[in-house]
Amino acid sequence: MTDTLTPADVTPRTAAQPALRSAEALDEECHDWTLDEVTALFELPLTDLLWRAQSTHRRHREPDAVQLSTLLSIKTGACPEDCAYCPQAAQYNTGLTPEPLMDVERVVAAARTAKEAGAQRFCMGAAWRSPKDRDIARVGAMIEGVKALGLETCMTLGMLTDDHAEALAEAGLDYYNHNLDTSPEYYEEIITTRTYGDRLATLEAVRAAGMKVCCGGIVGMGETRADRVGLLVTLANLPHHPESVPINELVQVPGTPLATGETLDPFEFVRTVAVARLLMPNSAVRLSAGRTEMSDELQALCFSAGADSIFYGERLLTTENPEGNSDRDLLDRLGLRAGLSEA
Ligand code: SAM
Ligand code: DTB
Ligand code: SF4
Repeated sequence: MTDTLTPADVTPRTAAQPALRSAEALDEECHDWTLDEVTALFELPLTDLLWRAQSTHRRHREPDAVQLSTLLSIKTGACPEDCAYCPQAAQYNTGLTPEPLMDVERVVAAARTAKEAGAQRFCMGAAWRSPKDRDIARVGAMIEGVKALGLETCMTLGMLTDDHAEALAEAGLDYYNHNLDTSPEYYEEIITTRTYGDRLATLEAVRAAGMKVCCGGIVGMGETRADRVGLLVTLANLPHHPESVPINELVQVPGTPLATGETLDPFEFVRTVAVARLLMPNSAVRLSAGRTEMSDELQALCFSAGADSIFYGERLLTTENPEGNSDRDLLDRLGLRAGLSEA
């Protein structure tokens, strides 16, 4: 045995198994993943998959650093879209009280509180199909106010035109979040009011304007493993890997069409995180929605699988998230630290 032994050297192979890329091959960002080889990664013994993901994590990231992003819903509910998972869609009766676009001062005050609690990035979300021209000046002022506090900024406002993307970039927005949510095949089961192609076009507009991309998806929506493979392959085969990849576990909200489905095997969630880490070695992989339902041990396994970012603060957009104190305590117990993870 030598120091340079890598997972690829020791995995037993059968003729039916596609060759798995070595850790060295993964040092270059790859954009040519096939469904078969990513399926083979999912099918590895969990211990082997974790070893591979950890090896990649160590080569590309700071394995003890966890990036902390705090969310704020700046415009809540009454959304015209029909995303089957979402408590903010107007057509589902989820008991949510709609709220119009917040004042800049209130947003900046919430960002200050998040910064004092230790957040590194402030993510502002609006329940819009897409922003209107008249909204752009106010969200631009929010970006400027939050940045002035020394926080990184992220927004998720729905679909963007090139002009809107440029205006946000000019205001100084660091990241734009726009998720693909699931595989191209399963997408139509979840959303009918906009297409997968619409989502890809927004991601292109964000890139063209020079902003960083935050893009991931949701698991536990009744999709198959093939759909989870399809989501991760689509993300990794984008012309550039998203700098930030949120992996959300569905929050089952009463009143939405997905309120009562079967929940995902937690080890399948861990596998999804590990494969995301392997496919996008230089990206932050965020353990996102769904953490209130996860044990400390499961979250620790996710960090071991290569997750290095969380949503931090007692609310996501409209649903609950673990309290800051319990997250700080968890990171302490695991010997992890808040960090920007720029290895
Ligand atoms: N309206 C904008 C849009 O959809 O692009 C931005 C806000 S939307 C709430 C942001 C993301 O939150 C969605 O793309 C979805 O991935 C995630 N999300 C919404 N509801 C969720 C739920 N119940 N469980 C997990 N993730 C959810
Ligand atoms: C992301 O991928 N997850 C966040 C953020 N990006 C905007 C949102 C999760 C929302 C969970 C349901 C809610 O709180 O409304
Ligand atoms: Fe609207 Fe976004 Fe919710 Fe879809 S996910 S219903 S676009 S707020």
